Amino acid sequence: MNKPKNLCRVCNSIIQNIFDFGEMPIANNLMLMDNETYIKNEYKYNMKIGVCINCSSLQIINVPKKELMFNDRYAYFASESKFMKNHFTKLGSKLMKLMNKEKDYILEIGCNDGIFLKSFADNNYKHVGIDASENVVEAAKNDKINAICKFFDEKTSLEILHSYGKAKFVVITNTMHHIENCQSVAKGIETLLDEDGILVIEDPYLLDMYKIGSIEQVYAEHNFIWSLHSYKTLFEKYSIKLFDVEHFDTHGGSMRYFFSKKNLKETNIMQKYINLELNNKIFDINTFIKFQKNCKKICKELYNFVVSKSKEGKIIAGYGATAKSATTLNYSNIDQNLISCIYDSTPFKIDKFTPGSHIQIRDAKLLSKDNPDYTILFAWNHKNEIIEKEKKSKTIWVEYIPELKLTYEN
Ligand code: DWN
Ligand code: ZN
Repeated sequence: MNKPKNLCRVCNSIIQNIFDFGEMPIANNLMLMDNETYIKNEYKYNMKIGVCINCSSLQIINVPKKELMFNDRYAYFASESKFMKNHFTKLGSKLMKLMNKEKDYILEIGCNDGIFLKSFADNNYKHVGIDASENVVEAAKNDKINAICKFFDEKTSLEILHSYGKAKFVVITNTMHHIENCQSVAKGIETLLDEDGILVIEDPYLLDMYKIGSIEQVYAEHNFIWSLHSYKTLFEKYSIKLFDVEHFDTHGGSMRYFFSKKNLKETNIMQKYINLELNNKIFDINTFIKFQKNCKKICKELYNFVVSKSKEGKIIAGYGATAKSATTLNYSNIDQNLISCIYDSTPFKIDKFTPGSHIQIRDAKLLSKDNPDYTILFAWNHKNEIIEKEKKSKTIWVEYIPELKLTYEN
């Protein structure tokens, strides 16, 4: 029998060069240790990733069922970072200026706890937020945001169209890469986006991930890492055209994409990034292979550091029980035997245990009391905010992306 080929979910070409991570848990599936059966039956899947050299998208081959990742126990509350709150409030201010308060409304797909829509609610702009995780939707509703709990797809788009009409703006930040059926979402946006409307997407950028070796950007729920070329391939099928981009350092390097149904002139900055992608050979399989080798080196370096310090009897903790770190910890076999705990400020995460590696999460307030010898900055993308907040701590910070580095600032 012929082995079925792995086909790209964007352009249907064959996915190349599979990188097999072995059995992995769901990155945000935090554990309660008092429930032994739950731990024993912890859900694992075989995480394999590959790249499509036709459209350049990097993707997980077999994605776990979406209900296992997005549900009433979703652990990530985006508003936990003041910096990110500010980042999205700035985007909101720009878009509000372009809206007619009487007529227009904005739709956000993946609104989480309302981090972006909050300013629209506060200023009485018409808005709708949709998110598949009940607990974060509850948090958004408590903040007076008009949020609904559903997966967004072609079918939901018709329901929204029926209730609200066409949207002036559709915004999707740090969510599009969560969605396995990207075709259904693109079709839904085609249905809902006004002829004069703008689609704004923002998520971690492929070139940055290649550059810094942040393999951690891939896990179940980040099942795609997008680029200008792969987004163009997807949305052009639905007559939605990319015309501008904006690059940010957030989350290790993110791209904000602007699309329209109109034939708007492509900006110079968009041309610059199109060329940058070509010059950095995103369609060359060797780029992916080089990245793969670099990631293995980063994981090995971190593992060796943790093992050697642990043999010296040092206390090693982590900071930021991030979804990302689930990939590094599980792939590198770093678990509760090597890491004492991970500090985090998210109330939902405190006292739970990390997936697969079963490391206890402790209230971030305790770091400056505990003062572990070393603290690995798993939330490396929030470095400035965290180091500033934790100035009192005597710990030695450990960074591992793009390479192992100790920070003796405290
Ligand atoms: O797309 C996604 C991104 C945006 O966020 C999701 N799939 C899930 C999530 O990924 P992550 O968990 O890797 O994201 P962060 O933003 O790197 O997580 C930071 C963690 O650190 C949070 O648990 C909150 C915590 N934190 C803290 O304890 N003190 C963060 C800050 C800024 C702090 O000061
Ligand atoms: Zn493809």
